[in-house]
Amino acid sequence: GAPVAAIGPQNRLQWDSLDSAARANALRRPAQADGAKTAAAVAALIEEVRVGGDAALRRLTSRFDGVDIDTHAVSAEEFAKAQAEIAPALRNAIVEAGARIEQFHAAGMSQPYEVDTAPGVRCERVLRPIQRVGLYVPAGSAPLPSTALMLGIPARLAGCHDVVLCTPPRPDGSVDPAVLVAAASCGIDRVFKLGGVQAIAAMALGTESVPACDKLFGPGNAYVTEAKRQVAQLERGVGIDMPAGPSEVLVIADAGANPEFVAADLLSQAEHGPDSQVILISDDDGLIERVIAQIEAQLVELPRVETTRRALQSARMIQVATLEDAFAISNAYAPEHLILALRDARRWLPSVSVAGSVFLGDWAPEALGDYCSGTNHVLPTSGAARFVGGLNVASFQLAITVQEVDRQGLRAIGPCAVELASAEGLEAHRLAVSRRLDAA
Ligand code: HSO
Ligand code: ZN
Repeated sequence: GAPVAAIGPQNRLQWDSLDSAARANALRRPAQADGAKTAAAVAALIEEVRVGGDAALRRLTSRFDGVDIDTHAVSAEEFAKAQAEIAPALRNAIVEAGARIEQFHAAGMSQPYEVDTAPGVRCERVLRPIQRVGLYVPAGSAPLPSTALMLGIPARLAGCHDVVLCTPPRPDGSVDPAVLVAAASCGIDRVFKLGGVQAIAAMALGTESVPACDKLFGPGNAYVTEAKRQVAQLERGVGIDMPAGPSEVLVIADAGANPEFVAADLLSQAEHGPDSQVILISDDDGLIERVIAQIEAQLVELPRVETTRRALQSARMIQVATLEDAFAISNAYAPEHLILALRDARRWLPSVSVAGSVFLGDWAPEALGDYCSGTNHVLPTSGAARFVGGLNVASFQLAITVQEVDRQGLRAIGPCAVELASAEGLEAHRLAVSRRLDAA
């Protein structure tokens, strides 16, 4: 029979006809199934790595990746083999993308600064690299060399000396050569064949072979995400980059948008996984129908048609009265990626108050930001764009403040501290200042 349409009536919403409960529901992300079960399973695996170290890593890799590995560390020979193996065109693309990512991230680096807040009182901020960082490059549905660049380049710009990268082994015990070439292009030579919870646990706790890190970075599936959340809560917890959930795109399109392009962007998000979030908002009903027709036509040509179709089951095609309404919805949803397929898209940028990364106009597909425009693709999902931005060099740095005070400075601001210390009833604080005032 005829193939079932991927987009049905349940995916089409008319915003003005929804009550507030239906509107809230339309913007809800799917709750992660079996959250408590996942948490318990992850906790047990972390404990197994804590107790068993490298032996546990070998056991878990055998169980979850189906391969027996003696040493998880990638050798110099394996790096060399990857360099020889990779197609020149792919190597060139990695280098080309890396150069633009570096150019953009370098331009946005935090700078040290100093201010004299009173005569004899100098306050400064100095920047230091986080000492040991752990990068996770997933390979679940596909190896992601681009993620190695998105993590490795800001780490290098931050000046991190000790960079560890974990990525899952393939069934034959090797690692995707493109991931190794991308890692090497960022100056990373400590790569471990480790995936999933065991990778996160190893980098957080340390084992005989994997060093314990101060902060962990990178996307991953629900187990990896839960593992990062748990290791951050441990007694000597590690830092984590940001909360991560299924990837999301929200497209705001007007009547003049190209339905072929809009459909292609929605499908590129949907192919990431069955839980990918895909939303289209338009003030033009005809555009929505043209995009849906394009989705149906393009979908059947895709190799990942089943994954993509499942993601589209929860796609939302929302018709609004005005583009102002579209931006209000988008700002409330806080999308990871926001594409503005609008005439004169730049004019609408001030209407964006919450988003991870924005793509302006018909010629800026999300896929360019995923790979090579220069921006980072590790971005806040699950509404975290309300309070955190995408990965950047500062994510890999410590901002340390410094104050230098001389006798004159102590005289200038000491009485202020004395007053506040008295008000707080903290006598030792007051005396630490007033003893000096007496001597100054
Ligand atoms: N869209 C993903 C990143 C990615 N896409 C990597 C392709 N490769 C999350 O921003
Ligand atoms: Zn992508």
